[in-house]
Amino acid sequence: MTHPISAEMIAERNAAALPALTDDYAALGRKLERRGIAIDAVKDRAKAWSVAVPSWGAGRGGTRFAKFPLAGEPTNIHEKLEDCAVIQQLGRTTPRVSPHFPWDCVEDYGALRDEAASLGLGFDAVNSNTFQDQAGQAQTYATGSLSSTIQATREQAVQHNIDCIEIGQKLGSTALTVWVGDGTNFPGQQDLGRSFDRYLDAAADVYAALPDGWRMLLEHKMFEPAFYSSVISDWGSSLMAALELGDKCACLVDLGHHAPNANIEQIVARLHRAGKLGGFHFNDSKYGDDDLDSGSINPHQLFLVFNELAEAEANPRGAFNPAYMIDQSHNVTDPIESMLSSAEAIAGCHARAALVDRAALHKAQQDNDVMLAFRTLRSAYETDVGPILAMARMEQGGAVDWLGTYRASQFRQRKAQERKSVGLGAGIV
Ligand code: PSV
Ligand code: MN
Repeated sequence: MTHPISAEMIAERNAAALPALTDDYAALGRKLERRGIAIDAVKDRAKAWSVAVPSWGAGRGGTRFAKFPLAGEPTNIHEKLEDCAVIQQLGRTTPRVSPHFPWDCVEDYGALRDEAASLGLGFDAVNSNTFQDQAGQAQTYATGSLSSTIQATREQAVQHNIDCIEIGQKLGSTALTVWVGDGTNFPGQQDLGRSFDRYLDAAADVYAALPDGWRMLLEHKMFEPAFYSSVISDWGSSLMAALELGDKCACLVDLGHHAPNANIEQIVARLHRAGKLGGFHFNDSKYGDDDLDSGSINPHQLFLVFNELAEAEANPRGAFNPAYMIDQSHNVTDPIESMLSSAEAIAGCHARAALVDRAALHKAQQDNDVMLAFRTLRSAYETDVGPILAMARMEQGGAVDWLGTYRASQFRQRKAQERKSVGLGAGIV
């Protein structure tokens, strides 16, 4: 296996950090023991945890106004895989990459799968793109894709999703994530009911092409690029569609795709109740679909989402296997650093949710002891699980201090010498 960062350097830096880490881990272990929790069990749970990284997140994102490229950022899927391998090597929680097509198109997908494997990576859900026109495409998606009024456009969008499934099969993926930008910018522009009907008809054609063992994940979003209405605007529309399409279809929750202050953890609980919680796109937001780094703005909300997931895991109501992915746009940071930081924030919430004394919480809820219920959650949220995550990383060959180790490796500076420049671009001009 090829490792982009020197394993010796990681080991040396870990050895220097080990005495302090051992001390912190032991102190936390004693504290947890008083609460009846075995720290090694929490560490093992952390080791078993993983979240996929988005291929598109490896490059510097842009806004409507500009993109500020980073020297040495990846310019194609091969370079993106290399960067994702760095994230996995140092952080050890992101062994899979979620690709997006046609952005990540190559000639030989079998070779791409081998290339990823040689870097210690596999592929997660494939994402289709009918929210953007491609050069040479027969029909435009300017007025919709799966919900278009034009049959040829719907057929083209269906075919693209089927192509994505076929690519995914070659990559070893088992899920297709469908997000459409379909919707309207003006009241009256489209019939709100009929456009949903057209979406469902077309989505059923995609669904019919799902191989055995595959899932179709529907991602809702209330606005952008359509600012008056979206066809799959919210979890209600997503749930209606998933129920109608069938057992292989479930809903994907992108944390940034809701109205401000929406109670996302309750949406998670409802979708689980319906047996339709298919997966997540983790990110954070302040104002809208900001695609900021997970846990950077509202870490408490992330924890509450994981608290619901821990409840769901304990009461699976059938299969419970959500696809966990990150979906972020890194405009001002090195994407490798952002994704390592986000993966740690997500893994931290996953670990802290396991510290919740569920029996005590359920009893307090049953007794309507509001403060005790709240404090039971709060004490788990306030526990610093950093030593557990760092120990889990180290034992798997990752870096205790991922940021210092990454910077010491000079990876980005080396890539700035090797890789072609992406140049300016994007933005509204
Ligand atoms: C849409 O905003 C979205 O969240 C979907 O997941 C897209 O596929 C992704 O962003 C990438 O642009
Ligand atoms: Mn998303």
